[in-house]
Amino acid sequence: MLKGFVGLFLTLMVILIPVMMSLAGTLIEDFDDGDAEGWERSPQNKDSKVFWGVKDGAMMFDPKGIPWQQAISQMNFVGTSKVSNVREWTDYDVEVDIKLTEIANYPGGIRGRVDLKTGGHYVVWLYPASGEIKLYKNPGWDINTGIATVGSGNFAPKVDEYRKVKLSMKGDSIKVYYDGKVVIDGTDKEHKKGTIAVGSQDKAVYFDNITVTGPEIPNWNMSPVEPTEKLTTVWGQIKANDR
Ligand SMILES: [Ca+2]
Ligand SMILES: [Ca+2]
Repeated sequence: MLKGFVGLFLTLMVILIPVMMSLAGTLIEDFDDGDAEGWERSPQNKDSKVFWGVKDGAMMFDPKGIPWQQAISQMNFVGTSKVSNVREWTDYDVEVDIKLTEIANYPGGIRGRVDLKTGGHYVVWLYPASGEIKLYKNPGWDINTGIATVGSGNFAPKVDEYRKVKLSMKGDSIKVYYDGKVVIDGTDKEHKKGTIAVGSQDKAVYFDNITVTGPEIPNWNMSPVEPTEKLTTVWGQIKANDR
């Protein structure tokens, strides 16, 4: 009898585990289609004349010489009609390629579990000048209102090349990876769900190849169109092969 139950249980697990795993989806945003559909400025300094937009196939921030108090700002992924559940994202990984333009503090970083109502969030913040990487939590949009440190680590900053930063949130386990290695292994249970964001204080910075994976994440590519240049090359090759 017991043997039968164990057998049934094992059979069920063999069937259910792949089903459960297949529920996890991946959202991709590489900005190669040149638009920022689904992205919106946070309320903080929303009207300041800093640059936020797609440049060189990436989301770029340029403070335009504006003092940091007015420059510090974020771009939130608010979703689209095809990706409408961003407020419900709970356990997920968000990986972003970040390109620094100088070894100087404060180029910002990435946010997770952003509450689009209050601005509450977790944020990975890079300190290139000292080679530090920090994980903070915050109850509002402005990083300086009630900021608390969840963990910190080190990284080797590089200029003018993309490096991978990942924020992984599973229940109260909040981890940060730099180029695939865990640099912060934190625990916190304050922020349970919400969307992703990228942000900076007052240094020019690029964000690209954003991937979000998790059970509630829809399989969707925010930039499905091949860049014109690439397409032209492909068509050229097809024509050449036809001859
Ligand atoms: Ca890109
Ligand atoms: Ca797009």
